[in-house]
Amino acid sequence: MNKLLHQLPQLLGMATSLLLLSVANVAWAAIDGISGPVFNLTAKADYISTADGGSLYAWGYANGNGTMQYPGPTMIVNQGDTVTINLSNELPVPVSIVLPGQQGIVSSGGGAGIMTQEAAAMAGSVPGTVSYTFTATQPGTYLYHSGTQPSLQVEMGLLGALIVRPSATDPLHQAYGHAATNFDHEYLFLLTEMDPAIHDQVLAKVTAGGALNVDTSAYHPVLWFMNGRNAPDTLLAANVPWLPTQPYNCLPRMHPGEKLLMRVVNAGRDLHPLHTHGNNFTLLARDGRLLESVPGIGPDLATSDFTLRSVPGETYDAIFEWTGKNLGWDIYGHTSANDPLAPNEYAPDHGKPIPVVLPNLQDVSFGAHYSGSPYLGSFGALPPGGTMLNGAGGYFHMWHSHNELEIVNNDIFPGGMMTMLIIEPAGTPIP
Ligand SMILES: [Cu+2]
Repeated sequence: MNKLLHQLPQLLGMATSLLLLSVANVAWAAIDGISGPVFNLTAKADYISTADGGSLYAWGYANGNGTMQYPGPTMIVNQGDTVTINLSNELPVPVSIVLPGQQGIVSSGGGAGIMTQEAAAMAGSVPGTVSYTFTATQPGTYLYHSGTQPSLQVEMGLLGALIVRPSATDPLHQAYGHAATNFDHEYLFLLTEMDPAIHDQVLAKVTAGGALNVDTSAYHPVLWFMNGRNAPDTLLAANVPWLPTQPYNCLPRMHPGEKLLMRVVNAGRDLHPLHTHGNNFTLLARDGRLLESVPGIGPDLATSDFTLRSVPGETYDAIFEWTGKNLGWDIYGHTSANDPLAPNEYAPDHGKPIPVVLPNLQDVSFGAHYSGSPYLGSFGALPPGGTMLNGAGGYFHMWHSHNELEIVNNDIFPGGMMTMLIIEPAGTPIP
């Protein structure tokens, strides 16, 4: 399986490139979401698509009167904001929102629940409502989800991410108020799983009316998601029209030497060890708190690793860098040691040619590789008659759950909790 697995970059690379190519002119933000500090969310039902061709009845939060989405809208606020979430409920059961890591949450309206105030079930055409207000005191990456029968409602899709940007610094390029958390690009990795049998039971009971007593103890997930999509849908552009309830993609892209901020949220029930091929990452923060020994000192307790253990309910911030260190060749394609060093270039390889002679133009392989070569470098000519498949000109590394049973869709390999990091040649635009 491992061998097969590691041949996948080529296959998926080809698929991705086609898709990237088709959306090359569509710009999307690194992390899609909605800005606060006031949010109007509606809990409602709809269907999501699974990458094996199926669809599942699901519950989720919509932005205002918009389409239900899985995951719910990523709410983006600034440190110090007074955040208000007005929740309207069109589902046949009470729902709520809990915000782990936020303090001093004041709720108004709704009825008392076990964990928090709840919006009542829809009565006729009148939705139940409740509001939550809090001050976002600490920057970081957070989870939000229903606090009402979470074993069922989180499974059904009532969850999402909350991002608090540090207001005192450069919030679009710094995760926390410290220079060690600077980044060039940021991406969300919200990890979940689903058991279709539970969704089918809920749909049957909702259709029949009456009590919604569903047994969630016999839980057997067979679908795994990153930002609400199974691979290979993770690689598609955001907001593709054929996935209306799954607007977010999960496709990290960077240039050599840059810093990529990984905002990882385990919103599911199982461990999802997230494995980054290509290099280690540096774990900077957990649950919205820097890994520092003294407040303000910076992440001196940061750790380097290649698999993030992703515990259910926890969130993580990590910086990933890909420098090409120790590859033994110059990833920037410098032919001479006299060329100026690129930013963050691994100096010992400066000017070292790639360790193979590139074939003649007539002989180069056609397909997933940039310019017919598996190596990054400067742009060049394609084979005669060749069209550009790898539109990004990139170098692909698979990022996936290291629970390898989770990289399938309903037992069909490959799929599930898997995506690709694309290293793109220096100087090419990344939105
Ligand atoms: Cu692997």
